[in-house]
Amino acid sequence: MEKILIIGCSGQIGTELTLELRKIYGDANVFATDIKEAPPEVRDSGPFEILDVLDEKRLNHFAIRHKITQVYNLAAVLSGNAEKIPMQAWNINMIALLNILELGRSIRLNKVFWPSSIAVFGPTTPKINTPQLTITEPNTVYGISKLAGERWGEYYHKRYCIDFRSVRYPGLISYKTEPGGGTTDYAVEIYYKAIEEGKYECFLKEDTGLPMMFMPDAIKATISLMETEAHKITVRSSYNIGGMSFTPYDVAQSIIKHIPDFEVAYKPDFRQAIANSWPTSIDDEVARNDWGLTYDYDLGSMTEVMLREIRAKMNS
Ligand code: AKB
Repeated sequence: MEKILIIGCSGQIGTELTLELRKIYGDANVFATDIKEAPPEVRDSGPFEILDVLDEKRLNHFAIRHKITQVYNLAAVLSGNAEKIPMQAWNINMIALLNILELGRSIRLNKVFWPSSIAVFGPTTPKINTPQLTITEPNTVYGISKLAGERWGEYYHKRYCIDFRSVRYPGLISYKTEPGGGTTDYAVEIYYKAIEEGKYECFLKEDTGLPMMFMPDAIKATISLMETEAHKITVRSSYNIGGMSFTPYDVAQSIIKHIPDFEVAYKPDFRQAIANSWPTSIDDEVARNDWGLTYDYDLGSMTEVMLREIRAKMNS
């Protein structure tokens, strides 16, 4: 019987992943934790505890007490916020991962999942259809920490046989939990503002193309990677997953189809430089071949769901 620990259950990925894993493994077997209170649907559907992954002693006690066999470590300071607090962001992103890898070694965890990001790429990386194996010279704190994390994950796999698995998430879009402090956050904010105010001021230029993914596709990809037999996993650093690629202008146009009066102004801030250093599109053939990565949503179908669900949330 698997006992799963989620670190960061209150965040954008954590909320939806916890609920999905509870459907598969049973509510009582998925232990949701965070340093902040969980959303009601997470708190009320299974075990939840406040837990700081940086507190190694408490983390280890927790894992032993609950006989944890798998960990999803989602704790991270995202790209925009990390630039404001570089040293703190580095410490949080790295110590959280190293504490989990050490835990994996000491209690022999079956599997560890850790999210990497397209932020491992930098200005010298080929921008279009970025390959799995390519130049990785990130110039953001977040990107440097994600690249270092990938190297540590692969190292623990080779040296200590930890079943470390990871994907390089593109920008993630969801209506359930809002993101916090990322460069791709505009692609969530824009939907809320379209409904609430009919206008939006975007912090990226209109022609900034970035890889993006709707959360149901990201959750499906994460679970299918984690459920694949170990011998099929050929990448022990982190898999490219591409989703779709679009610009702020493209999203605005897809919203205008439903809200014709919607207006967008473009006022780039410091996050423009981060976005400029990232790829526009991602080649994810290795993930498709190794564990059958597929997607269900494109920009049009995602926009329909986002607008419908955000409206329903506001009306309730
Ligand atoms: C961010 O914008 O920082 C994240 C990411 C692409 O990893 N969404």
